[in-house]
Amino acid sequence: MIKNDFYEHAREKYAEIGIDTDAALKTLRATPVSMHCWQGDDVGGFEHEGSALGGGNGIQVTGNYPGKARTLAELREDIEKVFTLVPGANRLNLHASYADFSETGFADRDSLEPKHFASWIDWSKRNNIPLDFNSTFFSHPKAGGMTLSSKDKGIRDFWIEHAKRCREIGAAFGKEQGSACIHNIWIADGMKDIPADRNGYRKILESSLDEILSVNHPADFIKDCVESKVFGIGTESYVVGSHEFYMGYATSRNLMLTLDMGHFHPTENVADKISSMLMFVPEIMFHLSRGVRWDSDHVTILNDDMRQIGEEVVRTGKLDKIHLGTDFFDGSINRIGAWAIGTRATKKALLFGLLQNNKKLVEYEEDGNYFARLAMNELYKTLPFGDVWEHFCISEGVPTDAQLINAVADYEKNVTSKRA
Ligand code: RNT
Ligand code: ZN
Repeated sequence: MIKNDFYEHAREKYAEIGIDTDAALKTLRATPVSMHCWQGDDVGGFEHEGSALGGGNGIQVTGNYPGKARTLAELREDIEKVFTLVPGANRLNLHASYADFSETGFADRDSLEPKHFASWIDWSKRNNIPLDFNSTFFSHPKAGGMTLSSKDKGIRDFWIEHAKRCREIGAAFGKEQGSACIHNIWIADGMKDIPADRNGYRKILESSLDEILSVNHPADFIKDCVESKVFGIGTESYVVGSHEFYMGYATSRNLMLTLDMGHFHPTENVADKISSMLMFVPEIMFHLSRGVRWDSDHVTILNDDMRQIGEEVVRTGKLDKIHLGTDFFDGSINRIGAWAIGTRATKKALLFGLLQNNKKLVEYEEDGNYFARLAMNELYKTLPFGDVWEHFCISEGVPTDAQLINAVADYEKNVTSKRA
């Protein structure tokens, strides 16, 4: 009851400046966040005994906190736990390296089929969590160098076939769940030192992507997107799939673009890209992350970058064209807690954007009253935002921020700490 009093008070404070907190919460509740599956096992996947991230460039996990999921069953158990800690609608973003071979026997990446994900489809139905998907172009013997932009036809064809298979799997997800599966393509292809043939690899990547996407699947089942990167560890001098490459590619093919918060120069404002990109590409997928000095994939938190994302997502008025997903992997802290914090922070950022009077802000701007615009932006930071968030958590039956620590500690005590 006391909690509700706090919400009533917050509602009044926001209403005084023309903001409807009930309406904001309705939108927040209905807007899914596609949570990545790979925080729970440090991006290892479960293709074979002892699978681990590796065999390529551009992606790294640090930390060795005890209790990481060792099997698909443990990973699913952990994910189910996390979804009891995250309010509102959610989706799960899977990687191809999380196939389930227990009933079928092993299949290499170029031989994957929907049947290798049948147990995920069941899981999705049981938990009412729709699935998104990613081809996996790393952690594989054929991913030591270039993949889709390889000059070796055998290697290239292997990965083209992989992506085609993944699109089929994604389409199968979409068909089953009645909402399109977002299928993402990220490759690490690049070079440590100054390349001689920047152009050549990019031409090859273009034709590989065209080949992959030449197979048509209904748009109601699958939406494809491509993810750029500015540099990676081991690809400091050149990344084939740069932002310019994919921006041009997505624009010319009317394709979705994925914006990962860690894949730009640290001083670039990713939120500023939304309004530009949506003029030329149909939709945007986000990998919300937190780069610290580089694409370190720290746990997403409610920092200025994320608040600006929340604001811009709302201000463009195209929430239906923007898909919020997470992408971080910190192996140095409790992984369930990491997942919960990052996914909740994404929802908080959206709520922050929703709890603003944009009409008034635009009015001040058009009047040239930039002081008032700035003052209003400052005001948003100290309004009882936390009371609205807490009310949302309580009404969705998940822990408040203060309760989260114990909820995670209980699960650690009862479950993850028992893993050898
Ligand atoms: C890597 C990309 C990519 C991966 C996942 C696992 O830099 O961000 O999205 O993190 O596909
Ligand atoms: Zn990413």
